[in-house]
Amino acid sequence: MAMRWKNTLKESDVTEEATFMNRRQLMSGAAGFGIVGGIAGGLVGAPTGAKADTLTPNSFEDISNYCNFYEFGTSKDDPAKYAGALTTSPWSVKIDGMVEAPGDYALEDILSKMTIEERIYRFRCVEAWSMVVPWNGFELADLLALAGVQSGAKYVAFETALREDEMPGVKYPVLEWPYVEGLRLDEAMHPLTMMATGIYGKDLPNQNGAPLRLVVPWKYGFKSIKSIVRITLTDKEPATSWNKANAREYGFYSNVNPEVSHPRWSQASERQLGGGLFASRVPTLKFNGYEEEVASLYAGMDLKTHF
Ligand SMILES: Nc1nc2c(c(=O)[nH]1)N[C@H]1C(S)=C(S)[C@@H](COP(=O)(O)O)O[C@H]1N2
Ligand SMILES: [Mo]
Repeated sequence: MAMRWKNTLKESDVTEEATFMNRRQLMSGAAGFGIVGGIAGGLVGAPTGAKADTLTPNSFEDISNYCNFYEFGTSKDDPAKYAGALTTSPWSVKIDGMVEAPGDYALEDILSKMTIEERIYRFRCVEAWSMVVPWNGFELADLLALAGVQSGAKYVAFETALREDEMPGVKYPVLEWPYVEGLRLDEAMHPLTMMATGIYGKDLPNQNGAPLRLVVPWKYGFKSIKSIVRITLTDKEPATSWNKANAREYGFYSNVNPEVSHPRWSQASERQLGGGLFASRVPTLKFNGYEEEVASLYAGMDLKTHF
């Protein structure tokens, strides 16, 4: 298990490391026992005595060969074929809007300040297939803290790189480019929300959104925007690509919900990747199995209206 960790904590600062461990213990306490998946999945190797991981990750091959990244084409194998052309180094992320320290942040500077950990999360596409991914990355909250969120900010907007010379799919107007996404600030600050930099302890394959992509495990996969170049703090709900393309089918929230059907198909069950085309479907879980951790974010909201 130790080999699955890619620890980029540069200065072995004892205090920082202790804080990190405390936080993980805190999180295991918050998650409780017996939850399938959730934060417990990220505790592999942690010295907390927490319940061992109960999720079995999909293979590296599955995860990196069956992708949605429309900038490289709309077939599941297009990203694996064409995303190699994406230049991912150097990379910088513009952080702007309602922040204390707006600017262009070089990825290596960001990474030098972040603790990379492994989180094994369920991943559920709106198309009703799913997989389990051992992500490496850090909490989005830690990146936002680096930029300093101003008190009036309510939402976070994200933007993917747009490179006409490197992305064969952007010739086609399947979506309005660049791909954009957004979260409410409290969703963005939630400890489950991460910025992924790798899978299986290796750098993120380009087709999975290198060098930096969002992962929001309780929402449909399209919220997890890839190859991010800009993060904007705002007080208005940001536009999102799939909502712009078809507001009736894709809402801003897009929380995984077996009780709310897509207009063209049921969301009550899903096909697990790796099980083969004819494998039986399994029931979809509310908030993708993270209900205990995130349901309070939506207290009092009608999830059928705010889908
Ligand atoms: N920029 C960008 N981000 C994107 C997409 C995309 O087409 N472009 N597809 C989304 C969808 S629909 C899904 S299901 C996930 C797929 O992530 P994966 O290919 O790493 O499994 O990425 C999401 N992020
Ligand atoms: Mo998706």
